[in-house]
Order: sequence, then C-alpha cells, then structure tokens
Amino acid sequence: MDNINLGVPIGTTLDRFIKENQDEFPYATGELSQLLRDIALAGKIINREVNKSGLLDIAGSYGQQNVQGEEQQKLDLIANIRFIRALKNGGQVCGIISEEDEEIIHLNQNCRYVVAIDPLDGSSNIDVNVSIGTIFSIYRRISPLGGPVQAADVLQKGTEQVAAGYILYGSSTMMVYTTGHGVHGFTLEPSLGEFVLSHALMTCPEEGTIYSINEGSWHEFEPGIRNYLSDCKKDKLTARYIGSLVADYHRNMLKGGIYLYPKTIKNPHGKLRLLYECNALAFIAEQAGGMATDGHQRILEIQPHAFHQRSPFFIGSKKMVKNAMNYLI
Ligand code: AHM
Ligand code: MG
Repeated sequence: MDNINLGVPIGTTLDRFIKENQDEFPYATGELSQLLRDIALAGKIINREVNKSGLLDIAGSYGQQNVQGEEQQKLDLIANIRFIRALKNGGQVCGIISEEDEEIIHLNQNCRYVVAIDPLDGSSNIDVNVSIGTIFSIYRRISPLGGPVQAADVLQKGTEQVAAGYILYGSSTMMVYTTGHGVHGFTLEPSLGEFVLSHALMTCPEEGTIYSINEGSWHEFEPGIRNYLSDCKKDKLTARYIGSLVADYHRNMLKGGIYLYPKTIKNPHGKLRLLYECNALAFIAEQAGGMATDGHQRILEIQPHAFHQRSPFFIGSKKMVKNAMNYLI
C-alpha cells in the first residue's frame, strides 16, 4: 500500500498532506488547513494525558455534572480546556460549541470558522483503559465577520460542514478526517510525535456482519428494534459493542457493520448529540460510502434547533443501515 491514488505516499505527515492537498479545502485561504493542524496538535496533547491517566490522579469522576446532568470525568474537563486553548491560540475560530459547555464559547470575532466538538467521548471508558475519542465538526459562520457568533452560526445542518473528523485514542492513536473529498486516516507515530498517513481514501464495505448496540436496553427499545435484533441473531451476525462511539464506528467502517443508538424509554430522542457526535461521523460515513440516519431521515439533513440536541443514530454499511430502517415505522 505505498503510493495511493492521491499521489501522496503512505507515511506522509499530516502537516505535509494538508499542504499538498490545499485545493481540497473549500475557499483555500490556508485558514481551514491551519485549523485542522490546531485540532491535531490538541489531539496529541490529549493523547499524552490519556496515556498517563493510569499513573496520575486524573482518571475518574470529577464529582460534578455537565450541563446535561452527566457526571464529568477529570479527563473530560482537561480535554475540553486543551481544545479550547489550542483553538484560541491557533486564531482561526470565532466560536466553539462543546459537549462540556452549555453555551457558545466566543473566540476571535474576525474568524470564519465555528467548531462543534466532543473533546472526549466515551469517557466512562477512561478508568478502564478502553478506547475513547474526540469528535469535531467545522462550519463556516453565516453571520458577518467582526461581530459575535450567533446561534444560527452553530445551528447549521450537517450538510454545511466544511470538514469533520475524529481522533481515536485506541491501541494506536489515529486522526481521521474529511473535507468532502474522501476520508483519510493518520496514525500517530509516538516517537516522532507526528500523525502520518496510514489509511488513504478509506471506504466502508457496503455490507457487513457486525452490529453494535447496547442490548442491555432491550426492554426500552421499540418493537421494530427488537425485531431487527432478533433477526441479527437469526442471521448469525457478530455483536461488538465497546461503548465508545468513535471506536465502535471506526471498527465498523473498516470491517463493515452497523452501529445503532435508537431512542429508548430513558432517552426518548436518543442519547447521542446531533451537533458534535452524529454530524461529524455522518459526514465521514457518507464520504466513505456508508450511511447515517436517525432511523427515518438522513442525519446531515436534520435542522438543529438546540445546541445539545439529541438524535437516534444508525450508522455504518449502507445496506445494513437501509435494512435496519425497514424495521422502523
Ligand atoms: P458520552 O458523550 O457521555 O461519553 O456518551 C456517548 C457515549 C458513546 O461514545 C457511546 O457509544 C455511548 O455513549 C454509550 O452509551 P451506553 O452506555 O448507553 O451504551
Ligand atoms: Mg460524547
């Protein structure tokens, strides 16, 4: 797998790759590519914190809850601070919406880009040394430069994303992103501290054999989901569920599979957040030839009306997502 279609060889650093593919960035002024490099830098810093979390007293609960009533982990807060700082210092972002903050974080009013971010997703897995991830979406602001960011700048449909991606802190650390020209994956070379191209033009198999869902919620699912899951078993599909969205999604994208987080009695609108969890992965999934819906509608076409809006989520191999949707009324 050396020279792949892009003319950029495997092993190229992320910085160089971004520079050499500058034209794939919308409105190529260099600002968006700088922003992606800032996100990669923050990812490296968080990777360092995650790697030493068993050694220092930074794992575990912080003893307080975030805006959605969920318990915050210390690393959630550390990751949030690191990302905000990196994006502030990078100077390309006018506003951030984060899972950890109720309102917009206002940065440089003269910048064009808005970022929606889940700084550390799957954080209940931190204490047990299991994969976690960062998820980000980048939008161009709608309001004029020079003024404060408006809610409408953040509440854009996923179709308006100019770039999106995730960083997976797994058995190796990877950054995967798209600017709407395919999906590229970079693996962190720890001794160099550089992300290097390892997966060019990633694609998701149309069909797969893995289904990923928290089946512990069986009695909370609507009948259609239970019927679907019964058929998965009859068809002898393989069940795999880490409980870290990025890791579950990444595996299914590579191997072929479906991830489902439907509505439940406890979470009647689903659990996952549209702006900083679903949209980014939906953009990546579609760019890789996969599909993402809320069970009825394409995720990227949902008009958000609240920063922390939730959505049911079905994502992965196209045929599997379509098949699952057939079970829902
Ligand atoms: P978080 O943002 O609080 O970490 O929650 C999101 C996570 C996803 O990573 C994961 O897929 C899902 O929640 C797991 O939820 P559950 O424990 O209900 O299966
Ligand atoms: Mg999350």
